Amino acid sequence: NDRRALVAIDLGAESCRVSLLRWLEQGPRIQLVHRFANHAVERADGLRWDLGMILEGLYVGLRQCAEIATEGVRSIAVDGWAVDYVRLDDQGTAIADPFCYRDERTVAAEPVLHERLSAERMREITGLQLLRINSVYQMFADDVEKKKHSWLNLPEYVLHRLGGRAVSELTNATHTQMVGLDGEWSSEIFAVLGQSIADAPPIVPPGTDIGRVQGELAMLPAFENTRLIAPACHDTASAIAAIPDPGDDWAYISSGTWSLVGTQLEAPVNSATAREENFTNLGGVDGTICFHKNVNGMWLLRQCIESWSTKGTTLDLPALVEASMTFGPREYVLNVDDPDLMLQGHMPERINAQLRRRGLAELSTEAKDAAEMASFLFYSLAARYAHVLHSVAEITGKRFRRLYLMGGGSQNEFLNRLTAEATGLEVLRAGTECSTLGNFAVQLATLEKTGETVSRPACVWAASLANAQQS
Ligand code: ADP
Ligand code: LRH
Repeated sequence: NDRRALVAIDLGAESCRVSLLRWLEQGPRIQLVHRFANHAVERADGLRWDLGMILEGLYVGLRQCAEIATEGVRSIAVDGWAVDYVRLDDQGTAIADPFCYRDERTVAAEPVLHERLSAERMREITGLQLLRINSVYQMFADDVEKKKHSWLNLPEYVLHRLGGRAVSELTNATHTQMVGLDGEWSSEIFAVLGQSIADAPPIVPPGTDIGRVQGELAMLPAFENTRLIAPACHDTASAIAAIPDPGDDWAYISSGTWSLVGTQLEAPVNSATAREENFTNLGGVDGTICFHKNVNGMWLLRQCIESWSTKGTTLDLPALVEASMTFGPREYVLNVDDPDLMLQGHMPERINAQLRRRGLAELSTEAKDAAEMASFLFYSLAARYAHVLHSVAEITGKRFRRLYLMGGGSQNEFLNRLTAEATGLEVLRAGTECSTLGNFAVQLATLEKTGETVSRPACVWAASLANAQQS
């Protein structure tokens, strides 16, 4: 019975976390060891992630884990936001900082790609929500030289840097929009991209042991013989794996930078309505499907806050949420999924630009009126959640009773209340760090597994264990 600790790394667009699961006398305990802020950086060569900063933060966290977990670390797994990738040199090192999916080069790439492969055909092959952020549009925009290099999605790259073999984990691979519904890289899509399928990393299922920690970390006694595991590398799939509910009558909203609104299915639904309404069928744990839609989530608020802070006002988020409760609904809501609102910068002004286009009264963009703007965003998001969940129920034929809220955004009590009112569902908070929980759950299930893949029941078991023991 190996009682060494487990480490989960969760990469978020807003913050990255390194956590430990230890078996103490009083039972298993999860501890958030190190959390550091993350944000994309606007450079002359585009909107990029600072890979050096991210890796440095992770190593700080891992060294802290080594100090705390004197019993040693049995395994490490990494999950993170999907779609962004690192191009590799011959040594398997990044050739440059990766682009952030919000970089505007895909605005021009998207229509050109669809001249060569229609949106309908792409949808038919992949069953995915067509989203300009997906890796397929980003890779299409890469120049010929770049396309000669192999790549890894970000969480898999971190695993590779720690010593793991180069793989593309299934849940994360599906979000690239380069994988068919059969779970294999699509040769038709690769041909249009001008990207060699031979350079694509092999796809592995969630819960795959991909090697042992190597390099400087392996010198630390805690990381001797530490396994590296590809969990559900897509953070959202990881969060869904942490929902300890074996029933079939629940939906979820994973609420962070994005709000992922949908339900878990046993098989993809790529019906005409699912296509028309642009729902996604992403790979989940144990052959499940994450059937949902990307709703522009806390990004809107975060961007507003950033915009106000550049004008000199720093806002405290809990206080802002509290103050926003004093404002009632307007007669209209914002179209939160307006593509213009996915872009970076000047968010209050972007919001007003939409209202102007629609002939509606604008809001004050000043920091002193932040609570009114925040309230408008929360009403708009809740309305959108209710609309999307209604469609999910119609398309899948499910009757929902419970709605699980996950992620940092689930701490927003006002939005939670509006969501409960708008959806009429019993709203349950599944935790703010569900991706980390799912990461641990898949690790545990992998370490204990007997067959080829981790099973959903094993994950539910591990997730409830991890959930119950969260300190
Ligand atoms: P990601 O994983 O995408 O980096 P998180 O799951 O950490 O994102 O969620 C970040 C969001 O959580 C923030 O943008 C913010 O809106 C929300 N949030 C964080 N703390 C609080 C809080 N105390 N009250 C309300 N919302 C919060
Ligand atoms: C959430 C998330 C989401 C993706 C987006 C790129 O962090 O992974 O599921 O659509 O980031």
